[in-house]
Amino acid sequence: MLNTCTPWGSTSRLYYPPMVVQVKPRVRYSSKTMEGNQRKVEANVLLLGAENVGKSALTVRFLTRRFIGEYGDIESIYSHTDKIDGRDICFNIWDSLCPQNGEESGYISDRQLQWADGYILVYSICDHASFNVVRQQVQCIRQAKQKLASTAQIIIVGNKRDLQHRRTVSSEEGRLLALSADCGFFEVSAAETYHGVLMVFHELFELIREARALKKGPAGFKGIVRSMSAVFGRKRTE
Ligand SMILES: Nc1nc2c(ncn2[C@@H]2O[C@H](COP(=O)(O)OP(=O)(O)OP(=O)(O)O)[C@@H](O)[C@H]2O)c(=O)[nH]1
Ligand SMILES: [Mg+2]
Repeated sequence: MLNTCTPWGSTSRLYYPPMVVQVKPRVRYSSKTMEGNQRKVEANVLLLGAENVGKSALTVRFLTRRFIGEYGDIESIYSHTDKIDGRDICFNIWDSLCPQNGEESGYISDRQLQWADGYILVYSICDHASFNVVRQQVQCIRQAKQKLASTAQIIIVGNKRDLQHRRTVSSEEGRLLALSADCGFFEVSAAETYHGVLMVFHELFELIREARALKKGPAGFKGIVRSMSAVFGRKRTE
């Protein structure tokens, strides 16, 4: 049966538990106020994860709406323009290859870390080792970004949701990891649906957009605190 998903995780005639669980960022702003009149916005998205989890399948689904089954082991960066809220968004998508050396499977290069605005960390729900790779990669990204005093926007994706009978990673495990690391979380099937994959990319773009607004926006976080102080006055400490 085909699944359709919504941000709230409910579907009609769904055989298995809700398809999408999202961990929302802590602060959200109206998209209209965030990038002024800027017409075209770019976002560099890096797909990471262990071998065979479906990184290329997710990428190709997003680019072409199709699932073609076999993708080979090619590493590529694709450019794809999509409309979100009536605005052209240019996604640069780096479909990475996992290092062949097992011990280095969670490795992320400095070049990748510098390039990416946001990360899609993919595991297969049928492969617990691939979930552990994602766990390592979340830590690696968070540590690297902490050193640079910057933030990273991450969505964790449990793929191959159509293979329920082979599941070894529960939805709960995925959700808990995302909650503990402040990431978004989706379970999807690149093989079965386009819509779930689309939501992953769009949600990541929202996170990137919000992070940019917090960093660069005229109000910014400090500005908001200042404005609140102006409205409510400073707290007296005597
Ligand atoms: N059943 C099922 N199979 C999938 C799904 N997504 C990908 N696959 C299959 O899993 C295999 C690996 O998919 P890829 O997209 O090549 O995985 P990858 O992560 O890009 O692999 P590497 O590039 O080699 O690291 C292929 O045979 C796909 O057809 C899915 O959602 N469901
Ligand atoms: Mg691939």
